[in-house]
Amino acid sequence: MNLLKLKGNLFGPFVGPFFGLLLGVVVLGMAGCSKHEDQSAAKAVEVVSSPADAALKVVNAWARPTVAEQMATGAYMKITSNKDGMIVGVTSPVAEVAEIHEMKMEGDVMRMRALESIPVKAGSTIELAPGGYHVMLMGLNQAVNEGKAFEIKVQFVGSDGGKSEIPVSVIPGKGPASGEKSGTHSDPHKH
Ligand SMILES: [Cu+2]
Repeated sequence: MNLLKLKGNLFGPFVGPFFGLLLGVVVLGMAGCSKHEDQSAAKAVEVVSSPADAALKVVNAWARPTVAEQMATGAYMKITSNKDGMIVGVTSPVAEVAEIHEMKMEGDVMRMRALESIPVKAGSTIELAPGGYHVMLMGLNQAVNEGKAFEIKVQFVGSDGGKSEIPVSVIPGKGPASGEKSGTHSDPHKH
């Protein structure tokens, strides 16, 4: 009993802070886990369309479905960058030519032009949406049908010079329900 008490006194000052530290690590670790759970819960709302470890996180990637003989369409997505750099291009197996376009009012006229690149900052989000930035898919070699996913690769160059190509799963349809003005076009499937 005396010995135990002695041990307690001896180790007390050391064990105490050490245990505290250990506990701190465990709690931090748990906080990390619950953060992950929060992120996967968010997936229910935002469809994550790119690999988790990619330089760019892409959510809610969609495209306008095409009608017969239509040779071009637009694709849209929300891109969050993990690094400083530039989005320098896009490719897709469904299109001969894929470009990053910007839609802008010039006077009274809405014009669209191809962009060489879009600069991005670490942590910033860029929205490709109708009326603004978009991926222009031209020379389509297949129909873009509602619900039939296809791939777009987004090419990224970091400010450190590192290049990467991020595969994005694009789902043709009306786009994310929130903020998207649907009904501006008649349903292309009824004709
Ligand atoms: Cu365009």
